[in-house]
Amino acid sequence: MKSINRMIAILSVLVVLCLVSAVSASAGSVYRIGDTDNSGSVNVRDAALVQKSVVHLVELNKTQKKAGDVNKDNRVNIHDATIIQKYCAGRETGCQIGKYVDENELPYVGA
Ligand SMILES: [Ca+2]
Repeated sequence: MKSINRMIAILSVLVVLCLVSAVSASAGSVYRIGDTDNSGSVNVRDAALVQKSVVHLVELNKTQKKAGDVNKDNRVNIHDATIIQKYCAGRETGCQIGKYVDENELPYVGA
């Protein structure tokens, strides 16, 4: 009887671990466009971080790449750094810099 209880306890733990890993694997990123360093604001440090990644001084993680790709061409390059700098200078960029993106939100289906 003790071994059955032990088996049930072990299986329960395994089920919980599988559920936790499944939820974390499916969770999308939450980020602010242009906020590459995830400081909460978009400033010249974000542009500098993109520049450093361009010359391979730093490696951006997945979320940083999404935040840093401000022109949404699926590449993080010097063009993104320049756009962030323009934003910091108060110039129009044509990009949605500063907008929060929550990939976990369901898309709005309007009536
Ligand atoms: Ca880009």
